[in-house]
Amino acid sequence: MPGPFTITYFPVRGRCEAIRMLLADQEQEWKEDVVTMELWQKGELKKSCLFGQLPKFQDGNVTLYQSNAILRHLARSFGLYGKDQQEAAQLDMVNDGVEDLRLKYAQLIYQNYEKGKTAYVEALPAQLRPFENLLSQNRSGQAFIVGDKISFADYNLVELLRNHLVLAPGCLASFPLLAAYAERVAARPHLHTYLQSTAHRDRPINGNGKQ
Ligand code: 6SG
Repeated sequence: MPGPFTITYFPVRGRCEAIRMLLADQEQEWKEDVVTMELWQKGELKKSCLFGQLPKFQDGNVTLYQSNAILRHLARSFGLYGKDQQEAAQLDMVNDGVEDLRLKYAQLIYQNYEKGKTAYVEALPAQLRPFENLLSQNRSGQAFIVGDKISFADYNLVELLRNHLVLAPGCLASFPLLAAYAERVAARPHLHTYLQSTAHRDRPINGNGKQ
């Protein structure tokens, strides 16, 4: 049996919200160890972290760093890694694509928001198109990003799409499959409950107040 789970992270959604969405949807509980910037700047915790960064994740006596490794670990624990090796490989591909976009998003938010937002939003359709295309190839876009069962990549992709809907509310208007998919996944009962909770809603998306 996996768990108990502890997430150690800053008081933001950031790189942990897809992990939280996965856990909530899988009806798991977890503890939040919230790290304020004041505490982080003392440096002791940073020194103790493998790569000097958060999130840190504990599953029983297993300690992990790297948000995507945490997602994949939970995917293996809860059967969210596809039905066979081929689906697993496709999910890895999708998740790497999500990571590429997440890095661009984080760069905009943390380094170039005021100057870069217009160009970022203009370039966004080209970034989202691959996911719409992939969806269309799987059950005409009526299921999940790969296969017919939810996976870790769905949580990660939907979380990033939702952030982009805050950044640019119309960004999915020309991607009907992606828009419907994001809504369908977010409407899963346990996930919906989590997304409606103050724990989620009151947690800022990013650490600098930009969104
Ligand atoms: C920041 O980059 O939150 N970790 C971040 N920053 C602090 O000293 N590849 C790995 C992974 O996927 C990337 C980890 C990631 O897990 S996440 C980290 O540890 C450091 O490097 C984004 C995030 N940013 C908010 C933040 C924390 C410290 C500075 C910015 C919030 C804002 C200001 C204070 C607290 Fe703040």
